[in-house]
Amino acid sequence: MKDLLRTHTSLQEGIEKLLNLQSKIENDASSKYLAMASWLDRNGFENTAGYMYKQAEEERTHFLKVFKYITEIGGIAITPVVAEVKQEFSSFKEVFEIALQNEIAVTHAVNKIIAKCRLENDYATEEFMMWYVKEQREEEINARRALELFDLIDEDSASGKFELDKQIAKIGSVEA
Ligand code: OFO
Repeated sequence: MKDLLRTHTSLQEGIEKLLNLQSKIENDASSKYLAMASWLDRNGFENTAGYMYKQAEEERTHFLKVFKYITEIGGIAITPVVAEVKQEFSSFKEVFEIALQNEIAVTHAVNKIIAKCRLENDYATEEFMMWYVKEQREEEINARRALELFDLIDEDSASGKFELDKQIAKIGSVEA
């Protein structure tokens, strides 16, 4: 079955595996942002919750994009198992510390696929993955911007919380 399939696609098996892993990573990212949105919502950060719901939706489109690409190029797209995600956070700031760490990890995963594509001369997948390179650059910038706001505004005061909630929600609307 496998051999037959490989005669019908130029997609190399190792790259297919990495792409399926990426689809899982993107799907997990969507779940992680959804859990963050829920925590923010129930802790009074309504505007930032809206920002996170949007992020969760975006990650879902990133997941589908890579999932469809695998099929389109003749591979087998595996529906990812939904991961357990963190539901509780110790502070408003911790949400963004974790969000930034997640984004950095995703960037590394994207780079790993591209490195493998270069090794295997898979220029089609390399070109496809360049979209993710740009996306990750923007998302890392946004997460860092949010964290910087915590250095400027005091999270411990009520007015600080109010201000942070307002300012962070604006981040997505400003082009990186
Ligand atoms: Fe999928 O864009 Fe970040 O993680």
